[in-house]
Amino acid sequence: MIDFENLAQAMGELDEDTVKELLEAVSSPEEANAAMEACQKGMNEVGRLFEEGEYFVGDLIYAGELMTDAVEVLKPYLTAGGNGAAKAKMILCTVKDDLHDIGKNIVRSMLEAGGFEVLDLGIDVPAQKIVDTARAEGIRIVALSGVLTLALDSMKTTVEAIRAAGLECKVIIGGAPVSAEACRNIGADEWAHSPQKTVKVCTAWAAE
Ligand code: B12
Repeated sequence: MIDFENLAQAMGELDEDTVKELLEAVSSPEEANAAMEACQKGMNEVGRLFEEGEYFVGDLIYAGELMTDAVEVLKPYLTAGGNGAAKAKMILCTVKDDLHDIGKNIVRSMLEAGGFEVLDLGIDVPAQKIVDTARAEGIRIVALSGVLTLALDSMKTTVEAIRAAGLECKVIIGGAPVSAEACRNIGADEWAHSPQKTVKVCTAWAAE
């Protein structure tokens, strides 16, 4: 039995050896989900220590690398069982002024496993680039990721630009600062924290 508390703690302490050792024991989707939760709990601890001035930007960078490696190990289990049938082409990106992409990359893997062709526009993506790509590619589904509180403003600008351009796109927003209230303010069609919900919502949209 994997000690997930220990994993969360090792993540928070940026103890690479222990994190790797514990992740090597993962052997099922259930364990991978629990391990992912533990890793995120560890990232929250990293964030807390950063806010308290105990960790610095260098630690955030290292935490990001550690988390990216963890996702690589867990990905095959997290994305198992996808039906792989092509559903639709969609856009995914991290919005303007936000450089965080680990959560977005997890969402991308899950969407691809769910059969979507994902046009990943990357990080710090301006609204106009999303509008231009959606128009050029005939996109009907856009997923926006953001981890900074500031990202909510960029999401709003992006949704406004999509609507102003007259594009018939459904927009789902996700990431730590997103909530039902933020979704209403931003004017998005849906919001989610979990990648699983994103796949469900986008699958329903693709079938419309
Ligand atoms: C690693 C990290 C970094 C790395 C990121 C590396 C990378 N490649 O992404 C680096 C070093 C670049 C970084 C930089 C900064 N960071 Co930083 N960072 C973090 C940290 C520790 C972990 C983030 C992470 O990867 N979490 C794990 C992933 C898996 O979780 P997630 O992103 O939330 O994604 C999940 C869900 O939200 C969801 N999801 C995500 N996207 C989407 C999209 C859709 C459509 C859906 C449905 C779901 C969804 O699914 C994912 C899986 O469950 C967080 C702390 C924390 N608590 O998260 C701080 C944190 C986000 N950072 C913070 C800050 C302040 C900064 C800096 C300003 C620091 C500085 N002074 O320079 C810069 C900002 C740079 C910028 N302009 O973006 C603050 C943000 C505060 C705020 N509320 O705005 C945090 C919360 C730390 C803190 N507590 O102070 N950071």
